[in-house]
Amino acid sequence: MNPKKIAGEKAVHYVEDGMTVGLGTGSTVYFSIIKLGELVKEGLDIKGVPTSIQTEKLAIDLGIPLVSMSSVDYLDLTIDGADEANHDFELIKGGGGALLREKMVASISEKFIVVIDETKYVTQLGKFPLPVEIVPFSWETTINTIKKLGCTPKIRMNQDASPFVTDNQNYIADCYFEMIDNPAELNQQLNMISGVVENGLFINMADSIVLGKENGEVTII
Ligand code: ABF
Repeated sequence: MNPKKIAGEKAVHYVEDGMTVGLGTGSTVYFSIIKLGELVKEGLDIKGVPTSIQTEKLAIDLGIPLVSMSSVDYLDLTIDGADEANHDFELIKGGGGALLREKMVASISEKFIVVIDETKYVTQLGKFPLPVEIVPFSWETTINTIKKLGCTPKIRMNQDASPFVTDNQNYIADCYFEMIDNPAELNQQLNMISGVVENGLFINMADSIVLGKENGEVTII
């Protein structure tokens, strides 16, 4: 059994008729969205708010009705993936480059469900490089300031060696901390830096973690 598939599909049990649902980005929440597409075809009445152009295209292909985030005051539920989750439900997200819209959507959601495979559930964040969205203008200056927080930041590049550009026309700095001792403090420090738009630390946002295991089991934490 695919642990991402069992986690993604299990999370759909939280979705009820009439809900407005934030649709995350990535290869695990992909399975949640596929399942939702099937249920919509069977009559489930939901409105989706996508967290990326990639997810928007997938939802449209599946026939999931979409609304813009600006047209709602809040969302009933958001389902999204993560790159790392610790035992305090603090997350590193943004491996897919969608962290800004993901954090905005999660921040107005009544309930935020994280879907991961067991390899992502860690005791301490930081082994995965922390994605930080920064403006392209004088990115070198921003990178040099981020470095002072004790990491090695690298601008994410495409295969053709051009800089990766987010849906919001910004760059991503992948910041190699190795170990993050105080995620909440680092979240604040990063967002105080001029040139930083948002970072991939999600603190006090996740309500539940749906964890898929290689042995076919799924656990809700
Ligand atoms: C997305 O899911 C991103 O924030 C995160 O990087 C990505 C990783 O998850 P997956 O392994 O499911 O692609 O939400």
